[in-house]
Amino acid sequence: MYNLILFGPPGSGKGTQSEKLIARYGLKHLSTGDLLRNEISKQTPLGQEAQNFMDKGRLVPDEVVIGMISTALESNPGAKGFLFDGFPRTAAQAEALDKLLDLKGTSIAVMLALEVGEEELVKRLLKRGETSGRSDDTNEAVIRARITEYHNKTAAVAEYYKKFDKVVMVKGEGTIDEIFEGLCAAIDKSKC
Ligand code: B4P
Repeated sequence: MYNLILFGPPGSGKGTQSEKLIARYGLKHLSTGDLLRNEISKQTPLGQEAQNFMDKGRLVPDEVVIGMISTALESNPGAKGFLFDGFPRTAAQAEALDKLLDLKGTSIAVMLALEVGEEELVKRLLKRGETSGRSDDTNEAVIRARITEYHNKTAAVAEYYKKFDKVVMVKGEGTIDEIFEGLCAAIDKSKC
């Protein structure tokens, strides 16, 4: 199996690039943001709990997200690899992911970290908010709260994988195709 993490602050292009990467490499896409929004649209108890956090720009509690990822891994026994998008977002999630993959006899090959400046992030998310219907994209204070959560809780996840020499920084500004080529070059190198 080949498993990778696409990492970066909110609006850095994780969802956008994931679509292109799964098409090229045949990986199973697991986005915790998409999984949570699916629970919200079905109005499940998990979705109702998650919505309270997401509407404030806060991270959903670790146990909720880890349980969801565990179920998703079990539901895809034949996958040739996974692309984790927006997960892990805390050190506890990173440790849990390593254990879950270890049980399957596999591990993370590489973490690709997209680098984008804060004002560009805010601009992108406000623009998406004009059309996406996502309540967390329409309010600039909520967007800035998400970026603060990223600095306080999520940035440390890169430090966790740096200890294992698995982090590759990739320029996240430029055209979508330019960024995609940078990501593919890093993946191809990690496979050598
Ligand atoms: P996510 O769904 O993961 O969303 P995101 O971080 O906001 O966006 P992403 O990075 O995927 O967006 P993209 O840049 O592609 O999380 C939403 C919320 O869910 C979190 O705030 C949290 O509450 C909760 N959550 C999710 N996972 C969690 C976890 N593991 N633990 C706890 N809570 C969790 O797109 C942004 C915009 O930029 C798009 O409009 C796109 O078109 C545009 N764009 C992309 N690339 C561009 C480029 N090169 N140039 C210009 N625009 C670009």
